[in-house]
Amino acid sequence: MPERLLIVSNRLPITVRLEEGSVRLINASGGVATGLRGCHERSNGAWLGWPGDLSRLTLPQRRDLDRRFAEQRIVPVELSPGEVRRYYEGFSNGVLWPLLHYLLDRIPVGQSDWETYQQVNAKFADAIVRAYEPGSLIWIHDYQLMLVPDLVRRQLPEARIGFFLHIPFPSPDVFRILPWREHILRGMLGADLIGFHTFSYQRHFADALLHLLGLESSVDRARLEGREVRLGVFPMGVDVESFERLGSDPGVQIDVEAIRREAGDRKILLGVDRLDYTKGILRRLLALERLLDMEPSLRDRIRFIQISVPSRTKIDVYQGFRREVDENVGRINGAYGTIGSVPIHYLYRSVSNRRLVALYRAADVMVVTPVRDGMNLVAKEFVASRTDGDGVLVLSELAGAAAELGEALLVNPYDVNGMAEALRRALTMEPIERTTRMMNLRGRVRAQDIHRWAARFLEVLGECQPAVPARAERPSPPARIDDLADALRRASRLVLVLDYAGTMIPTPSAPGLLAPDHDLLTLLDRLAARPRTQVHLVSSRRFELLDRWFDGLPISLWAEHGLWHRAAGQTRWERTEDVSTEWVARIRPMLEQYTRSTPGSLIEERSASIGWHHRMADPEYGSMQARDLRQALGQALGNMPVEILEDDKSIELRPHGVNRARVIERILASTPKPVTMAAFGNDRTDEETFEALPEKSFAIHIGSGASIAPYRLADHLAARAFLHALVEEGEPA
Ligand code: GDG
Repeated sequence: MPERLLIVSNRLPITVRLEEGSVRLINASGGVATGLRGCHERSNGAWLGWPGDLSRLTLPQRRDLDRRFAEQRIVPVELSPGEVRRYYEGFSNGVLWPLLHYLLDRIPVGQSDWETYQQVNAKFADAIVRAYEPGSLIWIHDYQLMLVPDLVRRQLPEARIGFFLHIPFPSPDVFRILPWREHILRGMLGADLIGFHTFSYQRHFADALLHLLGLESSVDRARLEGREVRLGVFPMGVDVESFERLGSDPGVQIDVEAIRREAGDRKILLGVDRLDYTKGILRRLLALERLLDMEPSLRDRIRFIQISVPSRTKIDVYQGFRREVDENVGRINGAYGTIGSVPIHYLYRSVSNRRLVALYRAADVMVVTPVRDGMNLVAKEFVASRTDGDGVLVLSELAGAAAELGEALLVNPYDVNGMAEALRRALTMEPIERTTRMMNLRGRVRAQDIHRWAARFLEVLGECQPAVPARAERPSPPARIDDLADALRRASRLVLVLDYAGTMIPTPSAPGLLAPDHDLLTLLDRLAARPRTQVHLVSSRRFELLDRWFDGLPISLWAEHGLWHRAAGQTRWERTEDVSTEWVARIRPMLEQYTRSTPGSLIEERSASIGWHHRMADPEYGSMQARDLRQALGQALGNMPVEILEDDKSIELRPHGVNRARVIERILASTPKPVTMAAFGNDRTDEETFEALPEKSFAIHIGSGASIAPYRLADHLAARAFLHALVEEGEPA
């Protein structure tokens, strides 16, 4: 157990009650609260979350409450009624909840409480930062707080942060519908460890990173900004011991018998859910109706007990759903009830833990049929309670629990007939089959209990390296950049070698895109006008393009990695090398074939080289095709004088003899000594430049990623700001 654990969840694990004028703290009984309470008590940390509405407390009551919070190391994050309405009911439960459960038509049209969601997430992040001490582990929970990991990371770069998502992460085709999808993904990526209930959610998340952020990840980790983010599967369990204890409790047993007696010789089917449209209650009722319809012999032979716990009652969609369920219960009971009994016993309220376990024990068939569910703990609690080894579990294959509980009768919750059939099968299953299935289920549920779940997550989080980007991949500290600026200012003759795409402008999404903006043109013009300064712009692009873009600027241009050169003040381009290009015609058909079969890819042809780009293709398919093409090219080129340059979005073929080292040689050959060179670049071809620089030069890498350059700036904006300062501050006195 770590020294200090900060647990962060939307709701605190307690409810504040006012009883006869005094304040009481009541422990919440939900799975997460139970699972983490032990960790909280053992660690010397804090639990941060929303305490509910405290506005009715008097000042003395409030003081009393604060004292108890402090005793229990609870940090309340208070929310105004407006914040609760917009952040919790509006965005979290109105938008994210249905979206992540694939229920898009439940998302209200035209409503967005995104702003408040951001604000409240920032409020939580600030509370965490205040409670943090070096070495604390931070564990943030669930969809209400998806932005918090990144918001904390910005303030505490070295903190170890875990995030666990309790609900499904959908396929990226669904997740992409969210207008703020990138923000949410980046928010989660602030964590060092992101946990999911199942492998399928983890894979969907990794796919979303690739398709929506262009970020590649291996099975269980992603890298960004020089930091590693681990992804992991941690199927949550239940507090097996306490369910087993209650299951065998003689007092509970008396309740079980009473429930059975009440039902007479009818078989008992049971459903226990929050009244939520994801839980599949409606189709479950229809399946029961279908069963009664197709099996008249079962009428008045079965009792279906449905406990529906009131939930999110202020949200319109939930109110409408409640009415729909009520109507269906009424209709089915009206059609199949008798004077003495109705098939559905419907309770719209919660029951005590003891009563819940008594129901689990009394049931012949437990019916858990959500249309989507992150895990579903009810299914596991039912199994944990059945120390008698009996009872049948009918479980939706769309609940996360189905990935572990294969011995249940798995059903498709959208297939009403199929469910009716499964119910019939469950009701008539031979005892030997029932107990065999239950024995296996119990083995699994006991092996993965809630305490193991929490311990395992914290163990992996504890193993994560503190999230500091590798020193080499962080921008150089300001003092070092100041020294660089000083050195350049003092140079008696300064040669600036500037790469274009990715260094002076953002990396473009397609070749040929991103012409220089006004700011860049002005900057280059002013740099060129600086005394004893030469400016060389080097690019992989065609010279015609550079000629058009930089027409009239007194800077020296190098196109196609230096194959073409236009000296400063000249209009004529000259070819610097005599290279063969006959191989291009042989290779072109192969590239054309890959372009046809890879939508979004394209060929960029230059005077003596040719490239294939897949930045705009489907990222997975594009990379796969690129791997194939790379192999095919290797074979086709044999020992032709051609070099293959590859980055994650393109393959470029360049004739031998053309490279950026030659550009440096040529500049040096034509420049009087002494000279100070400073080269700025962001990708692999710029490393050629850096390697060729003479002694006492300066190499500056732009962005993250590996480089031999001793200086680093964060991005093209930082590079421009540095150069702007160079012209503005002139030379030292
Ligand atoms: C989310 C995810 C994921 C219900 N009625 C009563 C009662 N309960 C308790 C159950 C169980 C809990 O509430 C419900 O847990 P679920 O897992 O079924 O569902 P969600 O509330 O939607 O939880 C879910 C979970 O987070 C954990 O990660 O499994 O997929 O949606 O513990 O026992 N408890 C009592 N009386 C009731 O009437 N005492």
